[in-house]
Amino acid sequence: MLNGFTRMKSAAAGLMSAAAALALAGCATTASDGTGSTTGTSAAAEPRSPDGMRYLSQPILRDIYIADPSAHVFNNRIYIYGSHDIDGTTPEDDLGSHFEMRDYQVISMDRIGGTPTVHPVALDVSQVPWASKQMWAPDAAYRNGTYYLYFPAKDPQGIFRIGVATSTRPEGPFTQRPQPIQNSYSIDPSVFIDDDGAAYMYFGGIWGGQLQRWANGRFDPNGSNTDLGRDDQPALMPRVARLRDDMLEFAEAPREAMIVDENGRPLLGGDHDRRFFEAAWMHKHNGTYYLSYSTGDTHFINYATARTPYGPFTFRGRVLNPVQGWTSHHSITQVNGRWYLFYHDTQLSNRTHLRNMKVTELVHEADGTIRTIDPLIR
Ligand code: FUB
Repeated sequence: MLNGFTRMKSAAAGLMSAAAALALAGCATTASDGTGSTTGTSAAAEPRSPDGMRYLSQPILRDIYIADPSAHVFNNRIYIYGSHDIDGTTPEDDLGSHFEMRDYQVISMDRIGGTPTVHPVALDVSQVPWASKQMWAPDAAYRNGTYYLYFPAKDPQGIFRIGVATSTRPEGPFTQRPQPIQNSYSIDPSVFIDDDGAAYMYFGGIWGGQLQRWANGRFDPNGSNTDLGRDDQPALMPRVARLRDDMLEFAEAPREAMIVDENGRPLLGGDHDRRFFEAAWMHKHNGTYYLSYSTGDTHFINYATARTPYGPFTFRGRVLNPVQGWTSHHSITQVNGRWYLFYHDTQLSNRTHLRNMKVTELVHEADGTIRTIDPLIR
């Protein structure tokens, strides 16, 4: 969510008009597999990144900016729950203050590559009594005739909490609850329902996501803006908590979802290429639990695997190399027997807070590893 250093784009590139980018991007053709992947389009017409790279996939949607796509299949239709990016007035900073999202709009498609439907506003910040601003990356789940929208937002004190809202329809509108989930904090909730019906929420994010300020169990308003500042100590880990059967509260205190190296040692705070930053997502493949997540300031989507939903998760490798834009956030979802990576970049705007969704196929190799995806091709 930050752009203070590393891959910040030039001001000139950042000011490229969205309209021009949209027109440019509209020239691409897509692959016949329907993933939106680019094919043998003539070189003159094919959109290129500011660095002259080709894009692996084209945006799913060009009407509004949606980021952090959490995809699910409900009633044989694909529903995507994401952040609705807007161009606000708050200056960019390293806490992501410029990510000023105020509502959620659900996107749906009948198939990968199908025409996306943009549904009306599903939930607005003004409808949530405890929330003041910054409706960041959401997720959704279904149980017993009810759809649940999980979302982070800042409370009036500026502390991120996680809320849940309900609907009888996957696209909403969702009815908010008066309070956030008890004992919830930080950002990026994602909900995984195991084969036995148990539901788990994974959440957390460092830097602007505030996870480091909860290191001692209570929010420290004077805590670090980044991480624990201890490179040779275990990194901050994502949190996991089983949800109650009614899906509205935690059934237990959140615990760390430990990510360890090949020797069983926790990844260290200084290991920026591998340690957790934000965007935790769980999927299960052939009985193995795959925890994938963003490394934030090094811009990778990594994954680690375990035999239980709580971990410990052993680091395995990269799902996605860096995209255009500072943030990287994804979901991994099975659609009609094939696995897909939903992700975002800034192809249409070249501005870090105006992101567009993409999708591409994801391959689990026979040995259980995930084939690394390059979103940009030289
Ligand atoms: O969209 C706002 C924040 O940026 C998300 O919560 C993070 O995961 C990052 O994508």
